[in-house]
Amino acid sequence: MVDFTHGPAGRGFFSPQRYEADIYDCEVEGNIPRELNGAFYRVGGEWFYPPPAEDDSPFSADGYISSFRIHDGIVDFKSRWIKTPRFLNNLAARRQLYGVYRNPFTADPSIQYADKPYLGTVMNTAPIAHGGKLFALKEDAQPYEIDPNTLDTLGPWDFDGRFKAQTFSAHPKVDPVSGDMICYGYEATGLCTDDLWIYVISPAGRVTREYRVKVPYVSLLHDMVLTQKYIIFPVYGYVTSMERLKQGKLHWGWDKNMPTYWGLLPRAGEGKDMRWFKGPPSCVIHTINAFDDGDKVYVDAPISDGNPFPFFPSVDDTPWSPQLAQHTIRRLTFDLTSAQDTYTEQVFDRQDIVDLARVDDRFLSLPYKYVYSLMNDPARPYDAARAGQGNRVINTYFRYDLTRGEWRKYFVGDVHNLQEPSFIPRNADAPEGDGFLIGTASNYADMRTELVIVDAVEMEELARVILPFRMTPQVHARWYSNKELPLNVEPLPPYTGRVQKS
Ligand code: V55
Ligand code: FE
Repeated sequence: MVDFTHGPAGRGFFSPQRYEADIYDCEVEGNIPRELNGAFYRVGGEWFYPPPAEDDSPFSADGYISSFRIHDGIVDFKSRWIKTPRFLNNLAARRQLYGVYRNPFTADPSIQYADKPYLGTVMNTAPIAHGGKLFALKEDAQPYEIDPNTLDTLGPWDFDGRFKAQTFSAHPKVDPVSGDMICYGYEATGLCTDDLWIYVISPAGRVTREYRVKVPYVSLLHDMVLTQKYIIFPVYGYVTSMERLKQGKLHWGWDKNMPTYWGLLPRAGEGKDMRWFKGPPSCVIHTINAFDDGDKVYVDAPISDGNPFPFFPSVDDTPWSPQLAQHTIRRLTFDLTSAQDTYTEQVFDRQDIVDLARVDDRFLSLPYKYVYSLMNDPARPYDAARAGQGNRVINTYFRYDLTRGEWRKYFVGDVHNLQEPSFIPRNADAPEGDGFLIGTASNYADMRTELVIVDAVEMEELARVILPFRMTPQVHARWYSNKELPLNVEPLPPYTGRVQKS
């Protein structure tokens, strides 16, 4: 039975969208920059069937991908389900067969996947393109290849059998100097395993290196960070165990007493050269960037002191704290000459920001100046009469200059909630930060989703694309140009019916 009125699916603006859509020549306000020729891909979760339990995590919703294909000032929109075994088996059974968040022991008895947990995956976290292919990612399985034009699911991809980990995280990094993609899987050999396997994939899409390491404890290792010399991983308070899963709980619980570890793996070394540094409890879901300078390594990230996700409860029944869930931009410094296993932490600015940030990716792993992220600027208006009370309101993109402490802000509107943008350089040779931000916003009053394109230097709006319907907010999104993916420009699929001649 399909009943979404209970559980994490949401109502109103957030009611599940159970369609697949195509819109050719979307409505546009303003002027789309003519430099833009590419596609903005968004990946997120949509419930096709209701979750198996009311306290399930929203991170278990079925994978859904959408694209805004932009060229010559024209925008075409498309969206499709990502057809994993879970999606297809549920559809065949016409109900939810799978267990709560990453817990196969809570599935319908007709589905057994505890020894192959990736069979229960939902591809709902992030898009990434590499070697001319587009992938959807979820950290509990290998990537799923997606046709960049039709958004059809082409299936799982193991890089010609040379990517051996069962899992692949949502946040690989592409080194702008070598063009290599550095990626990894944790719980790489099965449920609750402490294996972290790391791979280097060449610009042509071939696996060229593998490192195998053990983590100090199994935790949600959602993102990593890269310098020219190191691959760097945070380990922090989300914990799991087979015992916990057999009790029917969601994969992660928050243990406020677990220390934070940072592992620095020399890219020129091997797995055994990984060095772990230790600090007080904290949470680092996403990173911003990192770079090295002599014997020092600097890591920037939005960091909180506690659990940001209320749906992954504490293991000791400590109530969820909104204060401890707040993120500030922090810089960690690692001194590689030190005999100690500690690091120092500096907060850049006390302003609370959203735990999502982008940089100009041409500066990933290198010294850089600009962080782009989102926040709710309380100085700006919110029209609660039109947009509703109690909604999450993120009304501002900002550019933060790390070297000068300067903020520049773009306000989207008084009934809107922004999602993570992508930074697009104006051209390959443009200086850092010269380009555009592109991203979607929920318009709560008009019950529709809008795409905004913003000048990333002036932080002023250039164009807005209006969809005639609302979409559930994405998890992550990325822009790829027609040089990075083989993109078509045909408006409609070929017509194969009879043609009226006279
Ligand atoms: C995150 C998102 C996930 C997940 C684990 O944002 C962590 C963090 C959308 O799924 O499974
Ligand atoms: Fe993420």
